Amino acid sequence: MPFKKKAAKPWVETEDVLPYLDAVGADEAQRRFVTDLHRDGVAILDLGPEGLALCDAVVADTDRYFTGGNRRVQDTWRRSAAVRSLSNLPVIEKMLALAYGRRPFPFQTLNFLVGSEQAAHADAVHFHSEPQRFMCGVWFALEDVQPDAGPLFYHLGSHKRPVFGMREAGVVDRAPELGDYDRFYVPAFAKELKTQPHLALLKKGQALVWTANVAHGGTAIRREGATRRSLVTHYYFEDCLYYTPMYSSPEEGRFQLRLPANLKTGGWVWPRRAGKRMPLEPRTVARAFKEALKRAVYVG
Ligand SMILES: O=C(O)CCC(=O)C(=O)O
Repeated sequence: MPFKKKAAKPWVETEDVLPYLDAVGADEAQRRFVTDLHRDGVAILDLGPEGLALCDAVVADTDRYFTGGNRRVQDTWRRSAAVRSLSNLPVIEKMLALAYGRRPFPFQTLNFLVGSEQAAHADAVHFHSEPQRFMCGVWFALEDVQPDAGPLFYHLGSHKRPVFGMREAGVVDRAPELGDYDRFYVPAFAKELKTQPHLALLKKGQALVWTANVAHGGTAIRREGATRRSLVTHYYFEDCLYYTPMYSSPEEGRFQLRLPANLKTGGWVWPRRAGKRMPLEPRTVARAFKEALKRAVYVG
């Protein structure tokens, strides 16, 4: 979708979203998707025959990586054309571009064989952007999700709350350390959530989009041996600063910038502010290259 003017804020996160949808002449399916995402912080898409076929191709490409108790494999897109194609499916790209008003690009993938059983969190604690909230996740069901297989859960409307980071979790007078996430963030964030979680009982070939600040996680697996094959792809949007919130302080203008990969091109996307490339520390660039090499040659 060509943008005459890039959105200053994600449209889906503003109260001007309805006049925006009118102005761009959105059709019924687009309206439903964007209004669901605006209201709930999540929205479900059917991926059609192409998406359904790609789910099988992803499983065929990636099942072999789940050896030795591996439950989660990062960045299989570097070795699987099917993972790249599913993450770059035109319907996803078009819907995200419409909802956010900037061009999206996938930057990371995670494959799961079984439920993640992850504690509730919002992705904004792990990756964020400036302007804020130009980030989202897409959860692809690679098989029908059974209720006892540890479905993904989410809290409807929780994205409307202010972003809750390590500072809000109580790590105020020092830089966060390894272990602080489990020790501080997980219990403090759980206390913030006042609503009942919803389960994502998706069918193979459906995808759930979550916004940067919506609370989500994985429920407990209640049947031994139950699989719950899924792919999570994280997306950023063009022309932003990309940063790691745990080691940044946006209020003070301090960012630990990232150099995210671009699954579409196989390259990277340089962080920008107001259209200008921002300087990156050499170690950030080195880390991105090292990570790419590591993921391309073996599974870690
Ligand atoms: O798939 C799940 O159970 C949760 C995944 C998740 O929370 C994440 O990737 O951020």
